Amino acid sequence: SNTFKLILLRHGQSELNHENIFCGWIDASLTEKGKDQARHAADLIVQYCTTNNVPLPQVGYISRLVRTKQTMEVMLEQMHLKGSYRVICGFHYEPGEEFTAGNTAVLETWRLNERHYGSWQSKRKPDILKEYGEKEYMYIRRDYRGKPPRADLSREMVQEVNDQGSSTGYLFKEPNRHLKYNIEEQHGENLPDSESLKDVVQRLEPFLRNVILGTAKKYDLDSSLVVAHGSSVRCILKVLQGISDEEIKNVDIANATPLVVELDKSNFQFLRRYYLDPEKAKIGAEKVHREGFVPNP
Ligand code: DG2
Repeated sequence: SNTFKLILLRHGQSELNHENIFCGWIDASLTEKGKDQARHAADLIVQYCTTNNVPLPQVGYISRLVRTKQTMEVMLEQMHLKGSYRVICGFHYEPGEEFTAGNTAVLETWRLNERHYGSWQSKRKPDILKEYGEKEYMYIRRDYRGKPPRADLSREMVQEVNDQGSSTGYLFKEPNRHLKYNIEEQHGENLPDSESLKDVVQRLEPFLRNVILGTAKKYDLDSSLVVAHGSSVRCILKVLQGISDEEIKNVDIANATPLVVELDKSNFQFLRRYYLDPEKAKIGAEKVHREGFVPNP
């Protein structure tokens, strides 16, 4: 085929999505509903690939947050694919043995993380709306330059897990960023404590161009799968589709609704984009937009 299909997906519902809490860089596991959503998304992708004669993605990308990893794991299982996971830093990726048929190489990068939601993280959306008022709430939440106050890194919400790795609740304490982002820190990556969408574009665009599109070009891939977040998916769309700073405000991404961006393989220019289930994606996006204004999802 002469087009490359980038399949984009926001993770399935997380425990903090369910509670209507700003999540950002807090780790939150998927709910059972979130896992079902991921399985359904995988079915849609398989159906799409089969009907259009597109091979299933050989390369996948996730953030460093557990909700994208869980979504990817559930999806690969549903697609009968094996996954091998590797954290990468910088913009260089040299595939090793994981790059073989029947196996999906999954690259984990902090550059696909959700926007760091600063001091809003761990707070309920309706409470922040009340505190800041509608105008400021929507400015910080959706304007390209809107940025929440910086997080207090000495007292953050941290997910507790049992031996099986299942979530047992959320506590406030001094999070050990150094443990989780050890690899990044060794590579001298500069990690944020609050971000606007513009900041996310700055950290994500070089990864998108050099690694995601670079790998597709180098290995003549027909498809890749990105499982990311509301903000990181919006940024990828903005960059590839050339959506303006003004227009990006109106773009909302629902959980687990696969979106295909088709690029011309000769120059990697944008051709078209479409949801695999447009009706559901539309209703979901409207719901996301109103979060904070209405009772829990
Ligand atoms: C949500 C986005 O991100 O929230 O950080 O709470 O995709 O990781 O669930 P995600 C969060 P909104 O910007 O849509 O309010």
